[in-house]
Amino acid sequence: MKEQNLNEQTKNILATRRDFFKYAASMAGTGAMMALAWPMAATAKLASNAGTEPLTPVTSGGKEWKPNWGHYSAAPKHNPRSMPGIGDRVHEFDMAISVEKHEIVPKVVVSGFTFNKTIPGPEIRIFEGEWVKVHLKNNTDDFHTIHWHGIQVPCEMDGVPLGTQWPVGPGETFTYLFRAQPAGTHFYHCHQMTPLHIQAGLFGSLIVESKDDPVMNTFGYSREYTMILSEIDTNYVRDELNRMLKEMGIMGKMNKSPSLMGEMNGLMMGQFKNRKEFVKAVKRGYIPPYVHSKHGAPNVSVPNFFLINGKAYPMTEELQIRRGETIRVRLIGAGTEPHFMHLHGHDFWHVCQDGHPLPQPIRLNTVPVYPGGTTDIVIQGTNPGHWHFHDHSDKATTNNGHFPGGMMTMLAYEDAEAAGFKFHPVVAVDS
Ligand SMILES: [Cu+2]
Repeated sequence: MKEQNLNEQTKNILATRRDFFKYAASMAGTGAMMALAWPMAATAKLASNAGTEPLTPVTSGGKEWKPNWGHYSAAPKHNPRSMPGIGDRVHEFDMAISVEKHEIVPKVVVSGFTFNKTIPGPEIRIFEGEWVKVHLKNNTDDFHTIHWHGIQVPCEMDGVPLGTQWPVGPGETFTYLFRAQPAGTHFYHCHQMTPLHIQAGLFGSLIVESKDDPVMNTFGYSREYTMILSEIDTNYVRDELNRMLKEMGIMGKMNKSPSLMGEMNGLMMGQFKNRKEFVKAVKRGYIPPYVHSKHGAPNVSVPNFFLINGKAYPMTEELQIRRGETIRVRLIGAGTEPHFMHLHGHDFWHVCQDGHPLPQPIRLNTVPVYPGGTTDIVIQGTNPGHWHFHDHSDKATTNNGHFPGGMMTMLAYEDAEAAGFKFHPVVAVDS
């Protein structure tokens, strides 16, 4: 019997945000859903009582910003190669990969790879120093691994196929065990054929909380949200998944003929012991696959949908806030393109990068989120209304080439009306 499974661990999250926005448990379920807005309130007249409601002052955590950098050492706090000791907390999770249908926006449903049938996979949230044990089961016809991005794992647990482990084959299982460190916003993703498997859906957030968190200490936020940014070429994913099914059919036939399988093995897989062996094989006539172009261009795929937690506008979830409230937003760059998240009507504080507190919070209105990077920001509820929060690289605010769409959401004040904001935003999918 497992201590707990992933769904139990994250039930608060899943119950309140099917698309994986994380609300702090204390605030779960508050606030009515508000319509997303397009166009924004640019043409709205200020209501007559605007400004009569005073802003509630933003209260902070009250402590000085004090990032603990451990005397400028980037060494892991705990020896990554140690094993759980008596009294250590070990969280066990079941993670199954399967092919499922996923709706990006109404009428756009893709077949993708999923962790536990959802895109993104469930959020894993533990405290620094605790242990994570994940039982991976592969219920697909392809190979997979899980890479724990940003975590100081022992090398065997790093999830790099043929680099640190054999990829997990169809029907196979693998157990990952590592200590959660360092604290901060991280993520996990499959590392097998990453240009396909990540955009096909195999990614999720991994939040390592700290009991002495400078962001909480200084800003005293009351709610938090996770926004995983990614993009997908739906045509590429469809074609590649179809190719996988076809190839696995051929492999299945070969399995019935062990001699043929033995002959084809190795060369067909394009795997060699070392560079010397590879070069030798080429001299003997082996033709590497890259001699012939796969797609006719260096870009393996051209994204046509841009996603926040697996959804594109107008199906993205909004960030909710109230006057005087402080929220934390964890931005995760899980895709292959950089994004430049811009918030209207506010400055915010950039507080952490790749999980680590910055030397000083930086005041911005636009923050870059890099592929493979995580960026934490803190937003203070100082200007009531419904405000756009979107990638300012405008290509990513489209759905299949149509504006508006993609990486766009709203910072929505639950008490905007009480503050005199009377415009009723609408949802638009054409402009
Ligand atoms: Cu995979």
